[in-house]
Amino acid sequence: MSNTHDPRAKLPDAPYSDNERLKNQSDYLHGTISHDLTDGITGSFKGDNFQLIRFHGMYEQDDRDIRAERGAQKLEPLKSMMLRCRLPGGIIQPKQWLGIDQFASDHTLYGSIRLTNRQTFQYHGVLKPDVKPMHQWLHRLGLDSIATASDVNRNVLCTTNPVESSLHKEAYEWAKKISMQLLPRTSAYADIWLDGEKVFSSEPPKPLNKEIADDVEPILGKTYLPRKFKTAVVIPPDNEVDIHSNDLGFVAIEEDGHLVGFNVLVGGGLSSEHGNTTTFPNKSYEFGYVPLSHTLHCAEAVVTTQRDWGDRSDRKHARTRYTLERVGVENFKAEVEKRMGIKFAPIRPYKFTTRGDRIGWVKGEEGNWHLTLFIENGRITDQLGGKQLKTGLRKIAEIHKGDFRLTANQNLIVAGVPPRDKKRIETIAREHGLIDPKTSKQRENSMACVALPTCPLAMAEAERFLPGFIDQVDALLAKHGIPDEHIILRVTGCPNGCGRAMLAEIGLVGKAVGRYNLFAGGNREGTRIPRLYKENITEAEILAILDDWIGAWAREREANEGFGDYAIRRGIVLPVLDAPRDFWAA
Ligand code: SRM
Ligand code: SF4
Repeated sequence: MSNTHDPRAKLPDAPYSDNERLKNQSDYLHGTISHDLTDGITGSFKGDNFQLIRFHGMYEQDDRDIRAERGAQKLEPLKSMMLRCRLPGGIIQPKQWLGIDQFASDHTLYGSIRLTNRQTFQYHGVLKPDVKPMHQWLHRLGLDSIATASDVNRNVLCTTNPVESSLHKEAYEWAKKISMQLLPRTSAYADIWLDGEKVFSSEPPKPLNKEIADDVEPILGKTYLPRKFKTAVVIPPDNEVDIHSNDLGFVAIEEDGHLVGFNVLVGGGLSSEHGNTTTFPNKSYEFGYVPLSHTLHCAEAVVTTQRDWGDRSDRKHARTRYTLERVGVENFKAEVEKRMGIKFAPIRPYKFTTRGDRIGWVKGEEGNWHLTLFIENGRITDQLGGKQLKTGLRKIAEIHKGDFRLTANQNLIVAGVPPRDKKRIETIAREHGLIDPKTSKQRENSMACVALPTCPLAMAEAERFLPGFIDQVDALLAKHGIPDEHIILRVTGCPNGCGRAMLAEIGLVGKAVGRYNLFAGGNREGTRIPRLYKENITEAEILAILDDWIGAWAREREANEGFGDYAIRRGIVLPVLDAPRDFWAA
């Protein structure tokens, strides 16, 4: 089979990757998943189904902590599924939360709920017999997990910003619309998991542009996208969603407090492969401004251009940024303009000044209060450090009349609390460790991906490593007289970059158990990629370097100068100005 999508596609005669074959043969994502569900001999999904379930929002995993022990006993690894819900903009109702909580308690191996940095939640440890009931359970809650993984447009992010309620409401509605417009249209999810019952009460939106792939999947096509595709809506000045980690970014532009259109950014992404200099994290490129009337046309045009021009032979170079690198940013942009039917207007002025969540209470436009709870690494459980986070949230959900908002920093906002309920909710949060006055600014501004024990790709610990590591960084900040300062610090268990270390001021990227590559020089606003400082070093070696860096920063920084900017100014690392060219340069 050759890659004949478009003459611009790289290596026209190169064979498709095997993922293209399996998508092509999957009967629009049905595969033989339904049949597999009846096979009780193994906890796994077989053959192509192992990959196909990802389009339905699930990954097959096993607990790596007990893999060797089970192997020694000649047992199959304990296979279970991770499910990732679709939740554009991260808003969820307390009633839904109660259902999510109950399923986690009754039917998952770990009992926890994991908030992700793309504003949704994951269950870990769902055994095969519970998988279909889980989808039906979520459906009854008005939730689904369509297209939260694999070669499709994933969960669409939106800055939470509950304070500016009306602008947020408008931007959030667009995040939902973009998500719906780009969803797969196949009936596979309904057929397999819901016995044919419709997922949505209304018909899916019609395609808007003419580059239709086929009748079943007009926008995505029978072989879907060449690779995963990520979209976010951001409301400046808050870059909480890390817009540059997305293939497609919509920067909200307002006039008189109302949304009028978006600046469109294309080609962000953060993964690379250790030592493979043809892979690189990248900031997105500014394409231009579109009015609201053409926002969905634009989203569709970017997605279908990537559908037709993306590299389907080599998955390491299949994301949008590599297509842009190969065909040229201007050529890609011109094709998008052709497909959406208008030209981009010049970028409207915008500026990012913040990124972290405002932990604690803030008052919104409408007189209601919003409480942002810091959830360390997004892990909601009753098992950590004597805190009853899961129980506390359940109790809040039982009485809360507003909504919950999941943030792109793995935190949770109890939003829309009327003044009369404020005290009661705060008391529950305090009693269950959801508000902890001992939490440092550094901890609040640190993030890790999941990594071990569930992630099959992890090379080093991340979520389980970070809390203890922060204790030590806190001690260094105190030692140098700046205990209330913070550095945006992120740990990611491998170079896939899920913890977004490639947009951090200091980033650790797992290399091997107990060893990390140390990066520095990103900025607080999330608009600069950091650079490799030292490879393959231990926690003790990292802390020794941080001791020097923090000491020097405390002594020599300029007013309000974040560590990343200081590191660039003092030449600790050179800035990454143009990632394709200089990310790997020494
Ligand atoms: Fe990720 C794969 C977890 C955000 C880049 N990511 C994985 C898998 C599914 C491992 C796998 O393929 O088997 C991880 C599951 C671990 C587990 O046990 O739960 C995983 N990624 C996560 C989450 C849960 C990290 C977190 O702690 O919050 C995030 C889920 C987001 C969501 O709700 O959809 C998550 N992943 C990200 C991000 C950050 C972002 O999107 O803002 C990135 C970097 C941005 C980007 O995409 O460039 C990211 N994940 C990847 C990659 C590299 C993709 C690439 O272009 O090469 C992989 C591996 C792959 O796709 O081959 C990956
Ligand atoms: Fe797993 Fe690597 Fe992603 Fe961490 S960065 S969750 S280790 S794939």
